[in-house]
Amino acid sequence: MLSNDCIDGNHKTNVNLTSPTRLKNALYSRLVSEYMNLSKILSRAMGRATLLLIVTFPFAPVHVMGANNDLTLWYTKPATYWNQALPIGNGRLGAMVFGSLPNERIGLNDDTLWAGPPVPEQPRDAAQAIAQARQLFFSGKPKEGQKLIAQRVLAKRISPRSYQTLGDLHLDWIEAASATNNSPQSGNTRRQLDLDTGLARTTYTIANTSVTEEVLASAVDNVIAIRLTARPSGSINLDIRLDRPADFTTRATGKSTLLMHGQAQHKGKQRGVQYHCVVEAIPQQGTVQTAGKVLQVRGANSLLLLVASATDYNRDDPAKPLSRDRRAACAQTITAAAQKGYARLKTDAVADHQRLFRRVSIDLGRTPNADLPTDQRLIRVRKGQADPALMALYFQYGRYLLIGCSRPGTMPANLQGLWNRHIAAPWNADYHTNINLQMNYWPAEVANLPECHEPLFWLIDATRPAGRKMAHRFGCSGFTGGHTTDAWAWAACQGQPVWGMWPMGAGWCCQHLMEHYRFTGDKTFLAERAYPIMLESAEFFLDWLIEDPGSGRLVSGPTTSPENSYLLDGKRLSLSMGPAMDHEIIWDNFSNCLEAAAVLGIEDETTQRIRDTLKRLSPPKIGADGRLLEWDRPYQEVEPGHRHISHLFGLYPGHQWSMARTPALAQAARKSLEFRLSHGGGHTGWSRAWIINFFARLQLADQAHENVRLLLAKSTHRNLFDNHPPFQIDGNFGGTAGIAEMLLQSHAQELHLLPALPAAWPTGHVEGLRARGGFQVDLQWQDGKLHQARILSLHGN
Ligand code: FUC
Repeated sequence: MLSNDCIDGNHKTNVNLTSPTRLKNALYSRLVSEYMNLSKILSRAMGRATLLLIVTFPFAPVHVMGANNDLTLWYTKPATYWNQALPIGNGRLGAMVFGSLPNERIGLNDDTLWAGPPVPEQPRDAAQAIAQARQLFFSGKPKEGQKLIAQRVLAKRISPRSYQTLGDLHLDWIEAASATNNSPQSGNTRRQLDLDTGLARTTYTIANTSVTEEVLASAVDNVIAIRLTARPSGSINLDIRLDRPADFTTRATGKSTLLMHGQAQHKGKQRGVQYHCVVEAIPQQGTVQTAGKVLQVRGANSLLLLVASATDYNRDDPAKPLSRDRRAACAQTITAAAQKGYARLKTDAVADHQRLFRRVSIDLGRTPNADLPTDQRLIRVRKGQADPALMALYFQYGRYLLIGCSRPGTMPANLQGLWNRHIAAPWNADYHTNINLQMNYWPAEVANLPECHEPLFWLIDATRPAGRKMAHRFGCSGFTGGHTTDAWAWAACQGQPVWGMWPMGAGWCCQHLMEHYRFTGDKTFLAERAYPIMLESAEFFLDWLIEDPGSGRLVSGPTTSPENSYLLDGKRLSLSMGPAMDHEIIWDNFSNCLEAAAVLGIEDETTQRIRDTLKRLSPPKIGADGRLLEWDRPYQEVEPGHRHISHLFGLYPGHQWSMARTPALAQAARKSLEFRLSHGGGHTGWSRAWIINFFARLQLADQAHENVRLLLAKSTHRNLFDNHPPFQIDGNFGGTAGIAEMLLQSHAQELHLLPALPAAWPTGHVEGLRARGGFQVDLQWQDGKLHQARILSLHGN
């Protein structure tokens, strides 16, 4: 364990060692003193420049790991349903490539295409009702208190108001289709997704024609490009059309253009975003002509299809749609891309993708299954076979997906990232903030994609106006948010108490602002963006907390512990005063504000008030059976294996407890976790992913690994999308974060190398992980022991 608390120009560095790295003290002291000498020399020469620490452990034989080339998902059959198709994305535009030639389907998405508004709002007299409900809870009448909240505090749920598909692009091969039945050589030879380039490629042979299809989403040129080549020349003959499950008009226009447009709505109401989608066909040789709703390409040697979309969604002010000529905007994008040509589009898109993707490489060990198609490997993992390389692929896939669905200026990753085939998606594919949205961003910093975090910061900020109104209606200053929001950036507690009465969403999201600073050291970001938002959230909590007459401590409530219920006199209740998670989120928000204030040299009335209030906050409680309590007393859970494990927030993603600093609480958290698991916990993908992170923080390596295995075995679709069920992307991101957390931790003000290295990954390496304090870390291990650590200090810390 390397512990580094130096933040000044002297580069004072303390390094401590513990298991599992087990360095011999003498060797270790020598390394430290050499490093400190080197630091001093460098710091004199360079001021606060970047420093590099390389620690090699000579008692392990030197072994250079081979590069991990296994960055491809591949299959020998076409996708027959959506969860087998392969995703590409440029942050805003996405596509799901089926590789189902001769009838190819490419699902399209634009991340701004949402139904709605209207949005829910808190009733005006919510504050009085909350005050009355609190008295009912404190005087032993929780049932009455919960009823009052349901009737007078919660806003009516307005749903569905979904993120929607942009539609499907169909390529129907003409001659190929008629040849399918006769030719023995017909068939899909291979479809694949190369995570390193971001290219989806299908090769297909039919009769005497071999076809190659390559699909990319370019963040540089704002288009999806599909490039088809075929042998022998002149054999590309296909019809191209666009459709959508609802609300669209489509036609072929001009010489070679397909157009689709419409307005998102649901059941004829809640009219939402207006969209245009344009596809341009550019054949080499051959002809293209329009026929009603179809573009007909005949006798081409190759074909380039460019797809652009534009909507009237206005990220700067979602309530005011953009007024612009959407069709012209698409045409302009396509003209520019067409002028560039496919070769340059591809070079630029790949370079842009690799700028982000190549920052991290990983090898968790080789497996004999590595040569098999991805779905075959997954089936073998389901049957109990080990495949560490598939785990490494899954880790990189999480990074790939985040690059694909969350870039500066785009919408945040929603419940399906960006990829959605529905008009009314499960849970509207919205931004759930009682775990899901945050989990999407858990890998952003540690997996070295800090800019992909940006859309979340935008959303937190965008919800502030509505969040202020909500706070005001709760009788508080500051801003807050409920358990979910969407593209309309609304804030309210709505629906049913068990999931709706939870004004903690914004507070939790604010953690991400501080984490971004901790990893990047960006003080301007901290001063100008993060701190004002975090402080405004703290202002809500300062007013929201109330003294419990029994304990004299400050408690939150009445709120749910997401989305669990307890039994009282045989009846099911969900609201209580002082659920553990609320206090852990408030602790996090307050302590983050104080840490940020210290960095920024701010000391004022508010920081003093936060400090005083923090001291009075109700502390975590441990029950007689040694478990951390989820509520303020040891109620019996209705679902002891519940998927939310909210009361362990302080362990992960919080840092209130750690093995070293608060061993008793860490042990109590472990008991709670094991209890959940022994009652069937972890049954959704995201829940399983959270459990990996918990076990990693508890330094229980093999348990963490077993949950990575179960995530793959039980909660993963063939295209490696997370399966809640149904598809929900949070488990992908939580799984990626969990694997990183097993290899490197930095939440306890120290770098902990290989804190949860499982026996199943005895030899491997990772390069490019990031740590709090501004470090980039490369690790190489062998026979379960660290062999080499290379630590780059990005800010001279
Ligand atoms: C939370 C979870 C559900 C689901 C939904 C989108 O409410 O409890 O399992 O993931 O979000």
